[in-house]
Amino acid sequence: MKLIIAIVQDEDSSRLLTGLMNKGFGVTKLATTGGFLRAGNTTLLIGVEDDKVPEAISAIESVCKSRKQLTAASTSTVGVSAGGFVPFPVEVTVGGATLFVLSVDQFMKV
Ligand code: 2BA
Repeated sequence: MKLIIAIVQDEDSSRLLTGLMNKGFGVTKLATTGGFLRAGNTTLLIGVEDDKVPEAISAIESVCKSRKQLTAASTSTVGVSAGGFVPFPVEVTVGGATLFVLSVDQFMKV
């Protein structure tokens, strides 16, 4: 068995959750925050049999789209002006989805 940890954008999470549930996958949804943008995103925990991993990944791929997002540069990269530090906008491409696929030693419900 594998555990897929999928970090996705909030905008995609509801449709993805529905899609995965309709295909019979068990899913847990967590509200999370990305370290770089400090913005909300969604992390899904999906426990799947080994042979179902490709099906789960293709369901994620079909829903999660990458998007461009503007953010203020972090303090390590801000420009300096006479008045002090001035943040400037930086465009980053976020997602589709960031996936970790882990082997599960044991799965049980007690
Ligand atoms: P965030 O950390 O908020 O990152 C959002 C997007 O900002 C990233 O999209 C990437 O395009 C950009 N970014 C991140 N760190 C950067 C940096 N040091 N310099 C310039 N741009 C940077 P994604 O790569 O698609 O990541 C989306 C979210 O997935 C991340 O949100 C984070 O929550 C998670 N994530 C990505 N890689 C991870 C990892 N290795 N471990 C744990 N979580 C990860």
